[in-house]
Amino acid sequence: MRIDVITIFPEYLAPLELSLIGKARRDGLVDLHVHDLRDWTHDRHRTVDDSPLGGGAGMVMKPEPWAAAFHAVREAGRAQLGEDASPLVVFPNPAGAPFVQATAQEWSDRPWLVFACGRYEGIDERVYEHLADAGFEVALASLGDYVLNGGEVAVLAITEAVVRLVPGVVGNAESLVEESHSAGLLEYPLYTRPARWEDPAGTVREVPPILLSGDHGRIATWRHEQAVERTRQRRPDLLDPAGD
Ligand code: 6GU
Repeated sequence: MRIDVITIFPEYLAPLELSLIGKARRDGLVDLHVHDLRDWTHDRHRTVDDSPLGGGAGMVMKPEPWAAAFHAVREAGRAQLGEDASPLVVFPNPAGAPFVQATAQEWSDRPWLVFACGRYEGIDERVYEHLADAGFEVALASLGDYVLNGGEVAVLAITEAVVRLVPGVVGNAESLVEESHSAGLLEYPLYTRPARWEDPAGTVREVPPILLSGDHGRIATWRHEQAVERTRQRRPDLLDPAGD
């Protein structure tokens, strides 16, 4: 999978060198390219923003550097992946569609993602119009109902959620099946040794005996019941998405 990130803060993406994603990159499963949007400016101050037309607070990202960046990145990617290749362009944006596990699952099958990190109040609307006209596939994705200063932290989260689903990245593929959200439920409670533990307050805490029974059928049923109960208590919206 190829991933491009366009940002005015390339250093913000440094954590993608680490841990699971860093290993996936070294293993050749993910090819990540971080680009500085200012490389597509032409003035002395490498200007990427200007005041909003019509007035108002803050600054708006200018359209020219963005358009130049998208076309240059598409050319570079096509030189690598083939002239028919086409990226999904993702704008992290609090006004986007909720990014959920199913989104991560879909995007993990894609050969090529381009993340566009907006800052300030947002990007000139004509950039979105141009991308659609120029044949780019575009998605707006939100992490939740709160506001971040820019898309960079969202790209870190989205990239981690997507890349760990790319085949071969997580060593034990089974662990992806049972985890929270993979079946629309929160994960069941987990225990390890010792089966009988005296906590620091002197209370003896035992592991649910069924987990020591060796009866894998009954253990699976118990875990499913626990997952449903936990979801009902903590996230009833997951059990009743229509809210009725
Ligand atoms: Cl994806 N971007 C920004 N800037 N803020 C957010 C967000 C994304 N998701 C929630 N808040």
